[in-house]
Amino acid sequence: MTEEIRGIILKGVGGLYGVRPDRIQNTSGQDLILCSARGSFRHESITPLPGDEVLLQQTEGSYVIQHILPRRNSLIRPAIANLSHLFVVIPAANPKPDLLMADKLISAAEDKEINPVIIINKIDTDSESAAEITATYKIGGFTVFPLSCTTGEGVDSLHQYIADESSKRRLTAAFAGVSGAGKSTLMGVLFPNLQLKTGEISRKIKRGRHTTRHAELYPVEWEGTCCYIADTPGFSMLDFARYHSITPEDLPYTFREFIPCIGTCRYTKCMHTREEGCAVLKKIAAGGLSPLRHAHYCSILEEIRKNPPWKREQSERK
Ligand SMILES: Nc1nc2c(ncn2[C@@H]2O[C@H](COP(=O)(O)OP(=O)(O)OP(=O)(O)O)[C@@H](O)[C@H]2O)c(=O)[nH]1
Ligand SMILES: [Mg+2]
Ligand SMILES: [Zn+2]
Repeated sequence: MTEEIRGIILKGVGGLYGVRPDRIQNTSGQDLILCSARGSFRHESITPLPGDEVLLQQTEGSYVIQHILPRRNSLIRPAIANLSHLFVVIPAANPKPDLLMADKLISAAEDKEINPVIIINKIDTDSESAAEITATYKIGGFTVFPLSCTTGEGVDSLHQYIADESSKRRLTAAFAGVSGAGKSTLMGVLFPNLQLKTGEISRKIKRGRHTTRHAELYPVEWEGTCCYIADTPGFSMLDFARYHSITPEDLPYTFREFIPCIGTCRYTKCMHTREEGCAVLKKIAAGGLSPLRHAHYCSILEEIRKNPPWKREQSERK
């Protein structure tokens, strides 16, 4: 009888996975087991992801992922499973903030019932832009942390938030956002023991030189409990319609500030773009909803309509 080990995938690169066993006292005695996945996952179009809870078995001296426990959720970009929180990192400047992309990430998280938390980094570089972005998301009812990794301003509040949240339930969070937003730097400032690589933004390619190449979860010990925090690669483009299977009807529910309005518009089939008697539009006019968020909702809706889920390849949806 071979020993079965339960653990969590921390990273996966080129078909090799790093799994942290739940109990270190296995016969391997290791705190990170390198393993492969059983071949049949590929035939079933299943890709093991960081964050997946898995069962390993030892076969001929090496460990193999035999089984993936049911996922609570998974995202394709960043490719991670079982997240409780998604920290959406938006730079106040350098690179220029891309709020449409941030809203796509937020929408994808809301759709999967992952709590999106907004982090506005580099407030030292442009305080005006930082204040504007903060206001946009505060009106929307989000938890927002404006901060600077360079001066340290605002970092303690985020640290405290992570501590509070992980005392309520197991926190598995990923930092996501454009390349150069400062995700790796921030993780390093929050958790100095992790020693992540970060880099100057190259002027030519506009990316960090030590740009993060793959999503990786890091276990962080926290007053007797352990939470998992992931660094993920930045991206300059997020092809929302291709990577997410939200339908036009579901999209309004992924904009949290729309939810109280849904069902109160003049037309029952209101899509909240420019219809007469639309409660969402009324809320914007009353100053209760950011016009920018609404504009992004309209562009995302347009994008989904151009490329609806039922037209997409089966494989892209997995
Ligand atoms: N001025 C300023 N620069 C910062 C701040 N935070 C990070 N940076 C710089 O921004 C650059 C990019 O930081 P990274 O942490 O590598 O960015 P990243 O989001 O991990 O980028 P990818 O791994 O490519 O996705 C580095 O030169 C950091 O020193 C900040 O608060 N203020
Ligand atoms: Mg990075
Ligand atoms: Zn409406």
